[in-house]
Amino acid sequence: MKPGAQDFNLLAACCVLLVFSCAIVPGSAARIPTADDPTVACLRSRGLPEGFAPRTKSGMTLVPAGSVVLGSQGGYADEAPSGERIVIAAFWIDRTEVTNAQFSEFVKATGYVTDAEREGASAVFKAPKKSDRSRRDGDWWQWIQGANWRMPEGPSSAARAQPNEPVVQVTQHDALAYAKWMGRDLPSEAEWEYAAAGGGRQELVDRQPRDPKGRPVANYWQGIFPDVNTKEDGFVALAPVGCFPKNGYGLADMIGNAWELTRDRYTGGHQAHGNGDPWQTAKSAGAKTHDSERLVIKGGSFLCAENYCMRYRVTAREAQEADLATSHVGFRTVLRVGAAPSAR
Ligand SMILES: [Ca+2]
Repeated sequence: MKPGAQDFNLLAACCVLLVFSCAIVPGSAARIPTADDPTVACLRSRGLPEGFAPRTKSGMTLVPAGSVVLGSQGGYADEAPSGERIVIAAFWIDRTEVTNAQFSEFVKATGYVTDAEREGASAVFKAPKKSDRSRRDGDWWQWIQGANWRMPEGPSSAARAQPNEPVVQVTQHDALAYAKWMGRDLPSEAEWEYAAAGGGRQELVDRQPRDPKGRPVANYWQGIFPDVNTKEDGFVALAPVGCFPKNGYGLADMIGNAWELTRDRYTGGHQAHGNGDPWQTAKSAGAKTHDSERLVIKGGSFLCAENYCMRYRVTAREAQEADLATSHVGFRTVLRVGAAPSAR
């Protein structure tokens, strides 16, 4: 089931002024990057954290132990909190989404071939034409031959995976293979949500992630999805990692840019695919896979817009087939304290 404009209107009417926990840092200065501004550090980054190597903590930061009650009373149905307080042990987590540069090092070292490369195709967001009156929700997903992590929008697109952008077109299997090579794991939903809260702040459901001066503090969709992207935050699609203000734990892009895979199964099932359903596209195109279990993904992506999918929030969640690669889902890794050997 996909939430459309009617769902949004109903949700908005019901939820105004309800409060969310959130990773927005009040008062933080949002720099609006532009692709041709050489003074913006994230744009100049090579995409590899200092000392990058397997079985190190390169690029990670320590999140202290604590506890969290997942979810929110005011969001989509699948966000309703269970009321259970979950104890979280301290763990290390990537400060950014895993980049193409990092994933490339993994591929060079292991010869790994991703699921999308084996499949020969993957799901790609393509903005539909406004003039197409026959279009339906979700028609903006196309099953593109040759699309994979190296060419996330397909071989005919001018867009190529940039070293400092988050790797996308990866499945959970791919992400776990990378994590294992690094001596790490994927976060649970609880770990992800706890880390994303960054120590705990508040956000209203009807507000976009903006700072007190009104500037976007994440890479999401400003304008009217899927027709008008005003690019107010500087990016139509993926941004290099680390371009927006970090949360209280020093973590970048927990909200927006790319959705992030977790290791948890999705059992809520009420509000699937807030930006349309790439699985339906893959299925109708005859894709060989994608009957797999569904996972929880977190954080929203550059496709989340106020008029369609307000999942640019810490408590928001989404379902993703474990073996379906798409152009808006990536991941970051964790290292649980005492769970794995590390050289540093
Ligand atoms: Ca954007």
